[in-house]
Amino acid sequence: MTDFKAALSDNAAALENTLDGLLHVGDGPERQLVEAMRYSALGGGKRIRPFLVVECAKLFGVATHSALRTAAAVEMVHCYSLVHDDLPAMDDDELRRGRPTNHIQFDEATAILAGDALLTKAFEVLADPETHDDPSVRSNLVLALAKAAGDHGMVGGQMLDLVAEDHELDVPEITRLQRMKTGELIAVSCESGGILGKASKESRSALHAYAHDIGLAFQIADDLLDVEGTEEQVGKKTGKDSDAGKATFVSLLGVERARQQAGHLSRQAMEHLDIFGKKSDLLKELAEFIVGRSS
Ligand code: GRG
Repeated sequence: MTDFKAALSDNAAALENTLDGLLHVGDGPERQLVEAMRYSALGGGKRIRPFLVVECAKLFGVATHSALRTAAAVEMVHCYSLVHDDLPAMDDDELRRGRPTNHIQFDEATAILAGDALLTKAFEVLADPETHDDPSVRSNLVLALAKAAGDHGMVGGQMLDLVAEDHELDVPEITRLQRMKTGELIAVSCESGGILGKASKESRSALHAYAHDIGLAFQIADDLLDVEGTEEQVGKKTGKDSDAGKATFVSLLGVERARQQAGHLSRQAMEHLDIFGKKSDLLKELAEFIVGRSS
């Protein structure tokens, strides 16, 4: 295993340990809710966003405990979005991370509640003094995650995606949609590291520029996997966008130009990190991993 792969997997294990401690199954009749939350929060995934939180926090010497709790909050929001995105009213998917989706494993009402509770839990974790002793850091984390997840971010992007089913988007429109739908959560993962570490304006804008580029590169790679990946490899149904006639970076640019653009964004992302020197090597490798990934 490369150093990068080992670091990603070690971070995933530490994150899962944190999530495990945050999601207790009680013995009351409501226990199915926490079981459904745990099913989706602890059920695999590449854990890219938690890696971003922890590695960005490391640039500023943040305590691991604070970084991991913040990473767990961001991952809870990501997992909730997957649970709700898979529901019959949205993408109606039966496979996620190589396993039955939450509403197939449990039922639709439980999946809705599990998503709601993961979203709410994320803010409970960030607002808890256990995450950071400075209340202004906690409130800045809450504000940043709320903005990234809500109507100006992920959920707004999902709405744009639904509306786009009725008319074809061009490249600037797709870029805006994807920046909101997937880019904002990736950006807040990096930003959170800076908030925890009370980073300078210059450092925060370098992280912002890096996050912007990897967010778009991530989405182009996702579009390429939808066209070129198999269900077994990706762990979810592929070919959905092209079957639905949806405009994506790949349908608009073609496979080759899309791949080139992802490579260009990944290299540009790495350059933004030069101000951090060697400390940012793993983040640079992540930019490379994102475009070369096969799941
Ligand atoms: C709030 C309903 C609702 C939706 C928000 C983000 C989102 C919109 C939906 C997620 C569905 C989706 C497939 C988006 C495209 C890109 C993406 C976020 C892929 C999944 O992320 P990975 O590859 O997943 O990081 P893992 O399983 O590795 O965590």
